[in-house]
Amino acid sequence: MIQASLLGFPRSGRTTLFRALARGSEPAGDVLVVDLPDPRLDRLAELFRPRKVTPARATFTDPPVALGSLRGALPPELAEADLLVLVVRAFSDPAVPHPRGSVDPWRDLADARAELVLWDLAIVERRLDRIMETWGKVSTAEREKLSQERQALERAREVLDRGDLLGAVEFSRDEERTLRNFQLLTRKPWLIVFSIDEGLIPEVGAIEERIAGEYGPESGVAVAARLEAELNRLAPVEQAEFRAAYGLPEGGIERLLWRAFRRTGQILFYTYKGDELRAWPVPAGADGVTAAGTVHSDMARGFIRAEVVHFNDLVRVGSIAEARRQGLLRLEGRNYTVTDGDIITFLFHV
Ligand SMILES: Nc1nc2c(ncn2[C@@H]2O[C@H](COP(=O)(O)OP(=O)(O)OP(=O)(O)O)[C@@H](O)[C@H]2O)c(=O)[nH]1
Ligand SMILES: [Mg+2]
Repeated sequence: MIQASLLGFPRSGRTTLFRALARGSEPAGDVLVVDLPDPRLDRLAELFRPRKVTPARATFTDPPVALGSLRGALPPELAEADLLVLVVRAFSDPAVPHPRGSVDPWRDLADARAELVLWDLAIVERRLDRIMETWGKVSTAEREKLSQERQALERAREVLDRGDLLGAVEFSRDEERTLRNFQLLTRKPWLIVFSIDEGLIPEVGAIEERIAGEYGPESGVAVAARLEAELNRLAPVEQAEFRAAYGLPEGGIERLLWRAFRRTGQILFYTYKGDELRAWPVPAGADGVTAAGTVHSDMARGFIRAEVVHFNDLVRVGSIAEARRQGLLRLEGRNYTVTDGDIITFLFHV
């Protein structure tokens, strides 16, 4: 399950987006659990006809902090998030005053990025100052340890001083271990969400392209969050009429959820066992034993091998039996690299 946290300037539309994300599921306080819509899982359900289908899930939180005034300790749901969903106001409702006096999403986006960089820089500098204060007063062994930490922090400072995000550069494993101890925000991947007026719906493609041009491929989406939130209160039949009336295409929230998921660097594999078909997220590059451990720690401990068929192959030939006959069912060991869309049966002993 990935954990995403909304972040944005005051009155940028965070809570409205949060309500738009709550499809059918009621938020519990400021946390929302959302199923990842998954056409591959739907297709597999047609093939296997399982009793139970469990999609991958994401949690979204709407923490009580806003950009422009981040200080002190971060709320845990933000500090621990795998992904920041950066909500940017692009709706121009004169009834909602903008803290900067005018609506300009590109300016706000640049400001948001700058604030995140400064936030991290302040943390890094504060810790470096502390280290330098104690430098002369500690034992040689202690200094050895501090020196590793210092190196990692100095590298981080260099990156941030250039105005770059920590997540955009490679750190060694040791450096990563050091940096994990701090509430750094630019190490996290982020998804940019422009909250737009209905008038901008025809521009969605162009806006997303421009975000991609400036901040990287698939780094952003534009959604008419208020309409999507209102839609959730309607019965399914009325939803179609509502979409037609406002020219609101389907798929905006789905695109947001998928991009959010992809931005965390995860892929999905599937299992079908004991009448349950299930999607599991793992980090891209995960090996067989890691995938097994996601399902159950016993499976990782007692891992023997994995029987794997890729979604595309299975769908092409129509059944596991046929996939086996055609040699498309592979036997893999613990070190095999999982591919997005693998359907895996783990063989293990306990
Ligand atoms: N016209 C229009 N108004 C919107 C839209 N999204 C949000 N609003 C309005 O803007 C105001 C702020 O929206 P919220 O979703 O509460 O924003 P927020 O970022 O959670 O605000 P705070 O938590 O109060 O900082 C509310 O009055 C919303 O009704 C939108 O897409 N279009
Ligand atoms: Mg709010």
